[in-house]
Amino acid sequence: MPGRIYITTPLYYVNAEPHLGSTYTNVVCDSFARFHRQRGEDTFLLTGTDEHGEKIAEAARSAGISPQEFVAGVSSTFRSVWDSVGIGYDHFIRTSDPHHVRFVQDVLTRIHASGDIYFGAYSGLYCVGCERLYTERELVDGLCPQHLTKPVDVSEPNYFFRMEKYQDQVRAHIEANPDFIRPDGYRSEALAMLREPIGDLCISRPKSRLEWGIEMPFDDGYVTYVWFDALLNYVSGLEARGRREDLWPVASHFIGKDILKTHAVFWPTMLLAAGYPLYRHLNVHGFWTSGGQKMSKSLGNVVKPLELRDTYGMDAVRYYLLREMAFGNDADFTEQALITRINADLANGLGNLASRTLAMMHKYFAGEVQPLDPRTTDDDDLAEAFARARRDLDTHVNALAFHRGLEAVWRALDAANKYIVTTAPFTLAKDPAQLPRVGAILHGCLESLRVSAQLLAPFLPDTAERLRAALGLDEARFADLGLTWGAAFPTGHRIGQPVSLFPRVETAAGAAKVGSGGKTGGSTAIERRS
Ligand code: ME8
Repeated sequence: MPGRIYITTPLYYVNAEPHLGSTYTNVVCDSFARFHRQRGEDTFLLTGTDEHGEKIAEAARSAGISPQEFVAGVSSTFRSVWDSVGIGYDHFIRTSDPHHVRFVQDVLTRIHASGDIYFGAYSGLYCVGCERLYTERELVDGLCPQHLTKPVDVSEPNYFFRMEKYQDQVRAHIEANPDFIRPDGYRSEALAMLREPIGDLCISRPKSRLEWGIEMPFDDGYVTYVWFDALLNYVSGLEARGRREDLWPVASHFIGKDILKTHAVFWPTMLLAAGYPLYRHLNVHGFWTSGGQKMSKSLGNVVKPLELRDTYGMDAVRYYLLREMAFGNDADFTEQALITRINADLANGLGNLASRTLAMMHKYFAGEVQPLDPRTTDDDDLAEAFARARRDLDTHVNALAFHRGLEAVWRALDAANKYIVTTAPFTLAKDPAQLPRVGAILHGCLESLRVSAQLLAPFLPDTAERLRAALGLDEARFADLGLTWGAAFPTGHRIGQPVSLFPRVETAAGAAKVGSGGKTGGSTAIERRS
């Protein structure tokens, strides 16, 4: 029976536009979704925007427009950026959607009726950037560790959710299910949080102070705390599409480490109180930094995805993001490292194999595929290199080690480039008697390109599509991951024209290209050589 998977990104705050951090999460989710879809699984990807709360109300105020108008504008920017960079989501949810608002109010009504919501006194240190309270112990030198700002002292009567009642159950579930939160370091962090008293969760804000939110269904003097509202999107988004029953049990959330506590502690307790099963996986990644500091909208040191796409092409950006960051750890963004990856891996590794193979096919055989025989052990080794790449890719991607998965494909690509050097078809071709062997070698190279394109399709979709067209394969055949080596190209099959997949990027030494919040943006010093 084909499997099923429901993949979610965080719902991004609409206080500013998408940047490299949110782009990374969405590229990972999009690649993971394409990977599962390609393997025949029923796959659903949800993304969207988080639109309520103090942080958004403040952003709207400083923009001088109503919150409604403000969130509509930024949410549509998010949507259009994801569309322009090729994020293939199945549903885009806004927490201001009427369906979501009703869903949140229904859940609140149920939890209230069951006795898990009570009215009490609230006080503590609140970070508006994070939209949550901090304990003294979590602060660093009295400041929020994410935003480096001083939290505000809040004290007011509010509604509370009996979160602590579910603490032991959540901890037991995490202990019994080692892959519930991954990688492992974040599981340990979550367990450490759950070994301390977690207290109950304040889930309302008085309208006298904040009007921008979902009204509490049992008290019109209050709105719902933004996290209690936003987390429920993961279920309401499915319900809006009639897919809650079949997809909720296979939910796989992707988040950055900044929102571990809300997803590992708040969210499971809410699900238990609301009577829903727990999600299947919480997948947590690290931060992209710039000069060692977290890249963030609030700190203003961000890189914009559209600028990167326009300069380098989206597949190059996707490759860099997936290859450079070990999922779970932090990574520092530098444009020089991106350029190095483009030149070394994409232009030399993959691009070179494609242009050499296709050019020789046209030069020696007018683009017509020759039989795969006569073969030697070099050919068997090449086929085995790609079979191994396929196995390793699957293992690593299932373990979220995207960088290792890509590395495995590049090991096979290196083997293919070495195969060309070792077998030297350009030398053999000088002797007409050797042309059948030259044809067999180039057939092996075409198979290398075909398998690479299939394996890379989830990660570099545009490149895979260009390779498919250049190889002259129809979509149905290209979609078949079960094709054996030698089965894709019948003798006489005509390939398309040579392509230049990734032109090398030449830069003037040390010049900064794509701006980082406008601070280091200099003149563009990039030249492309095809
Ligand atoms: O937290 N490196 O929204 P948000 C890597 N609305 N990833 C980063 C990053 C960085 N420097 N900066 C941001 C919220 N991200 C809530 C979520 S979910 C129900 C509500 C990514 O706009 C990463 O995925 O602050 C992080 O968790 C998320 O953006 C935070 O987005």
